[in-house]
Amino acid sequence: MNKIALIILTLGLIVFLGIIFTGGSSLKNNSGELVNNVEVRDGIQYITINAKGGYTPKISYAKAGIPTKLIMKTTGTFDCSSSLVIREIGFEKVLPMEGELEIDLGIPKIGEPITGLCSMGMYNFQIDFS
Ligand SMILES: [Cu+2]
Repeated sequence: MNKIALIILTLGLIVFLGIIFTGGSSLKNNSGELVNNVEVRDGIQYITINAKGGYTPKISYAKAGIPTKLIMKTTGTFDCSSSLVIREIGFEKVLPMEGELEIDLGIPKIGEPITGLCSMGMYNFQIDFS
């Protein structure tokens, strides 16, 4: 094997490993939305949704049957996505302009998605449980 082939192979391997290691926490779908927004810590499932000019990600996939909390994240959110309604749990509140608000979702069941809406119904997000 000549030197150039070896260099190309090495660079390829570095890029490949880089994708594996950096991809884990910042996987994005076609619309550039964060996909890995669900994590389980100490037996509690946390789902993080960003609220600013709408909700991101719009669809989340989480596990049913374990205690779950929704974290609504705002970063200088002045638009109506800060005014959140989640009918399934009777939630209706104005989020702080900046920060994180934890909302208890109890223990979600299979086939009972949670839908968040801004108070005017323009923006929404959905969490599917399976
Ligand atoms: Cu709205």
